[in-house]
Amino acid sequence: MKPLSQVWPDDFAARYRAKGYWRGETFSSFLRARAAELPDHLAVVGGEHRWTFAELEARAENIARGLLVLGLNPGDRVVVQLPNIAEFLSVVFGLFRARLIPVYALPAHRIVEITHFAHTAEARGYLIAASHDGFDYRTLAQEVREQVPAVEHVVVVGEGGPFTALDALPAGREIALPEDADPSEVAFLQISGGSTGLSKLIPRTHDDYIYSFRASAEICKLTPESVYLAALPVAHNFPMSSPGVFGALYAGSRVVLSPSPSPEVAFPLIAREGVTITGLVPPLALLWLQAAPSTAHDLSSLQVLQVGGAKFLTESARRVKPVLGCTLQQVFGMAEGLVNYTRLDDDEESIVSTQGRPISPDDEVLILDDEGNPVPEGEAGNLLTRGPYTIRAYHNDDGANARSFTPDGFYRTGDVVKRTPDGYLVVQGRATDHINRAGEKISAEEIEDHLLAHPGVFDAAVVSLPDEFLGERSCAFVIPQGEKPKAAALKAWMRTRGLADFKVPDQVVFVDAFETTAVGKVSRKELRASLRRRFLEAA
Ligand code: J2J
Repeated sequence: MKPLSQVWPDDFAARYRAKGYWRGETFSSFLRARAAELPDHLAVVGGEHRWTFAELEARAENIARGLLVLGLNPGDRVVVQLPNIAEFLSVVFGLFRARLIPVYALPAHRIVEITHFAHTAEARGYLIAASHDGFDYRTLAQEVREQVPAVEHVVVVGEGGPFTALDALPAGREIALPEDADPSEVAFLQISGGSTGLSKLIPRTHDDYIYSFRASAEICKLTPESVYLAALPVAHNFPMSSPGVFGALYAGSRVVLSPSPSPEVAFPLIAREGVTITGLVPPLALLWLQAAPSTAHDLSSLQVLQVGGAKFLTESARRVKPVLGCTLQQVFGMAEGLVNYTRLDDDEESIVSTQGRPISPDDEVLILDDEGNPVPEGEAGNLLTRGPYTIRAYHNDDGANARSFTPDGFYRTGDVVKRTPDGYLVVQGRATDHINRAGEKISAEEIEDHLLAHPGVFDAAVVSLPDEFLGERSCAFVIPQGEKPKAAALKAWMRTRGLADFKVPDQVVFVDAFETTAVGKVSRKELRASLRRRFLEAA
């Protein structure tokens, strides 16, 4: 099995420790500390469950024992695909307690993505909910087992069917739980937005990740009286760590898991639990702004609405305070590390017109032109970053590592940004060809590969188009061959490919040919740019 690692050069690691960013805590040690300090404080609310910190810890320990008795061994990787339910937290803390390594998949992922994660991570386990949103994950698990036999253990929250139910895990009282992890070890694998091809796996250590959500919780002023609502899918890095569920639990706050981010589901939870802070992607924020004025639910407990994952336009941002009566916080982050926040006491203009500034004084930010030279202050350029919680490498992907990191360890974010005189970043766009569809990142290349497998497709180029609601939607330009397929049929066929549904192109446009230059075929990047340009000009 490929060992997991995430290594900062010794001098950097020494500095990050000396400055108190990396404090030697682990997921298990911080949960133990909270369970000791605040045993009876409500920690997790989800569905029918209401668990105190002591209960959460006890459940995590039982799950840890059960998984080890089942046959998983410390160091094994386990793909976790759970919706926003209380068990998400007992399960992942259980995995940490057993020194098992979660690999976070989103509920929307299907066979293509899950087998990719299982292969790349060399997973031995797969943890699912029986069903969610009308989809039966046990059927998916059966397919995964057939395609990746190394995934020996499937554990199901709910009715196990052919697999082991979480509630039926052996008690394993005889099992001694392992020592706590070394805090510099990789704690889990997060997945990248996937700007080229399939998602890459992001190894995050206890030290670096705990720093990022501890500092985030401080920036968001979380206390044990705060109540954090996880409205977005909790496996995503934003609701997980910015400050997300982990930052909230770290601060001793209560976490409420909403099964859906829709106002119909989230508003009653805000009213019932006295939610003080939550995070949304821009299209959902717009939906909330639309629904709030006429809701019967009392939203007055809400103090902070975070918006991030994609650009929140200034004019929409301005409406948050007057309509919801709470402070907007813009969040510009990435699963690879760097997270920027507007601060709660910033002036209104910075809050509505920037995407914030980095968490850490030791987040190094470079803004470079395409030749790698710094752009003049205040001009737009490519954002590169390095720091105490930004990875230095993806897991097991030499090609991506060579492309995505400079020799001195800066991560090329692919984002194009400007910096204001006071160090705030304003996202201008991006250099890479992915589609940011309501915060879900889709790789153009990955979708083109699928389209090319259709017999009626000669060539395909997938681009992002501006979309009033989604921010961006995906559009596939297709050169047909033979009998031209219908757009709807092509989309329906894409749906059968076993991909997350959000990756199916929103729009298909047939064209006779792609332009070529005198020297031959233009690069895919130029091709996509010119197709997008021509389409928008014609519209
Ligand atoms: C414009 N683009 C943004 C923003 C992310 C907190 C918040 C978000 C993420 C996330 C995250 C943006 N304005 N406010 O992990 O911890 C785009 C950029 C970025 C990419 C990262 C977190 N906030 N983006 O969205 O790994 O292009 O993380 O590089 O999914 O989303 O995507 P992801």
